[in-house]
Amino acid sequence: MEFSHVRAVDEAVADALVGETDRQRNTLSMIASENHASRAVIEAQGSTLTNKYAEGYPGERYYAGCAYADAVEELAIERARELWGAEHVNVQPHSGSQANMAVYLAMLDPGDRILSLELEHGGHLSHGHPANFAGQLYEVEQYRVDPETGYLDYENLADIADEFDPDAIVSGFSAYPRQVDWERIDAVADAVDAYHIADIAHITGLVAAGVHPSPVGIADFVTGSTHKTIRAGRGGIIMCDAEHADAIDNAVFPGVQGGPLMHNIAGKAVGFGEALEPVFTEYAERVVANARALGGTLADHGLSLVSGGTDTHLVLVDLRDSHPDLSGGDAEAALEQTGIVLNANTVPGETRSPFDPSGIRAGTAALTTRGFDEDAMREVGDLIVRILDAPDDDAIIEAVADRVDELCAAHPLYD
Ligand code: DSN
Repeated sequence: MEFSHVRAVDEAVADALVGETDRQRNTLSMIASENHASRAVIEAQGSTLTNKYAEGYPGERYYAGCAYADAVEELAIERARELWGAEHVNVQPHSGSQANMAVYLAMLDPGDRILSLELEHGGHLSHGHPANFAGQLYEVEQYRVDPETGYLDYENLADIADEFDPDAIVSGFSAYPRQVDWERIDAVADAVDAYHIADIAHITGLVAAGVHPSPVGIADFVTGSTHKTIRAGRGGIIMCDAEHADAIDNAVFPGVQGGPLMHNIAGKAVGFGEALEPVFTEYAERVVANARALGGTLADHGLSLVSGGTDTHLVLVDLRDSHPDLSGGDAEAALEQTGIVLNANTVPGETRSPFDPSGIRAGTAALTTRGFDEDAMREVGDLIVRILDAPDDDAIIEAVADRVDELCAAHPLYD
């Protein structure tokens, strides 16, 4: 990745692009929402389709010259239907948040009621946080995980639903390490006559590969992003039954978006094609095995994992028991000095602030793409603990950084 065309006209941007590529090569990307897309996906996203306006849908565009845009979007839709088994797919949302926005716009009126998981318990801003459009346009009530176990408390959800009488229940989460029982949430939604919207942004790849149960065909709407565990082009997706197809398509365009980002849709098509290969199932299985190996190592060193472990690609560590004087923000900063890149995260029962919370969240999707196996993940877990135990010790920081360099060199990226 030379970026020679950029460099010919813009040294500053070329420097930043080379710098970012080198940063990804030379650090361990453990942010649970990130992955390393293939060169093919990146090439498609950087293609001439960035120039094309194609408002509308394949065969029904508002502009001429859409033959190739149609071809790419049809491929993305067809492959997504095969991956997730949905009757109807819309691949135009620019992001997971805009996918959620379109579903709300399609099915709810302003002032309607949404019941969703609280952000600090693993929910997402677009599920109704007051700082987000969803919290401003709709009346929002929130459910929580069981503070003792860290697992979803389905009975508590049913009680709140009974009392609140929501128009929609949102399931699917950003920092929840356990399998979700979609049927159970759907039964709660049915009992109060609410739509069930399952946001699988984080686990799209795990669901496609069958290593996490699928909400498709259970929830009324399934939303997600397309660049996390599924490792396709950046953006969002909506899946639903055929009966809601027109409402969803009209809500995406012209409801909340104009021209679709056709270059990103090309990246989705390419990435979905890659995910249809049998090797992707092995990848998804390794992502989960690696997360379990990482979590097991951290727990063996005495760290508290929310829910005690993981069934997915991520582990959520509550630092308050093992490292009461270390905030998640300080842990994130200390680890970044060594090239281990993850994020500070709120934990259930948070006692610090969202800007400097009590936990850290780590995911294994990107390292698994680089070929890390369970032994390597256990070593990464050991390195993380060495830093958490001595975040200000320069000698340890240097030793861990050296080992991170060796691990990166042993798992080359974008050669
Ligand atoms: N920002 C993403 C995450 O890190 O979970 C979700 O949108």
